[in-house]
Amino acid sequence: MAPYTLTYFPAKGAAEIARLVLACAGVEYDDKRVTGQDWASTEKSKSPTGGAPFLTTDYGNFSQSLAIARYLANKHGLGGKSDEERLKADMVVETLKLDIAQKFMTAHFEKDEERKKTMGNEARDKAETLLGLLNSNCVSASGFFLDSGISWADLMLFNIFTDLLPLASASLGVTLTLDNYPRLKKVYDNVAEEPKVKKWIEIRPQSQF
Ligand SMILES: N[C@@H](CCC(=O)N[C@@H](CS)C(=O)NCC(=O)O)C(=O)O
Repeated sequence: MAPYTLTYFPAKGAAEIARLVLACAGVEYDDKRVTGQDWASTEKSKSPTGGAPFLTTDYGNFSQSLAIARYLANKHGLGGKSDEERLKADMVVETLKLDIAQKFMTAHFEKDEERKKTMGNEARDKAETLLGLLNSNCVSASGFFLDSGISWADLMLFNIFTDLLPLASASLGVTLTLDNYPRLKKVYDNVAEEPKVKKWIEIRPQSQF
């Protein structure tokens, strides 16, 4: 039996970072994709905080996408090799996910068109500043964020620029690329060339989100 079950919708969404970690680490798991109906009738009540994704382990069910991805990364060699590397990985992940991607997603879901445009522009400006800082201050000579090599922070950069931002950017009419951030672009390309990640991108179920 696979050691983990990851329960989410038939989508990349908030679960894809955990799937990328598991793929990159070469860990078997049950990638359980449930309908909205199954979620409401049986699955939601299994999530400790009522949200998807949740991870089932021998110790029970655990929710919150970042906590799940961090746990899996630390457990399977993608969290950093020291406390300081783990701190750096968390710092980069929070910047990418909470300060950049989340702002785009909030703007993407805004109903008021005028407000949505303003929020999209603000998200882009903030993202450009933060990407500049990550590019200058946070990439190691290893070609990844950490000196020790690939970690879940690199996978988060890849996830955001492959899966999350293209969707939000299209709906907001703003473009955000890594073209002006050569060190980040190198990290992205190095992740894309990682054989196990490459394989996952080829075989993963197709979905718009
Ligand atoms: N902060 C949580 C958010 C969880 C969340 O709101 N997930 C959405 C899907 S992306 C969900 O569960 N929607 C269905 C529901 O709330 O019942 C995380 O990152 O896991």
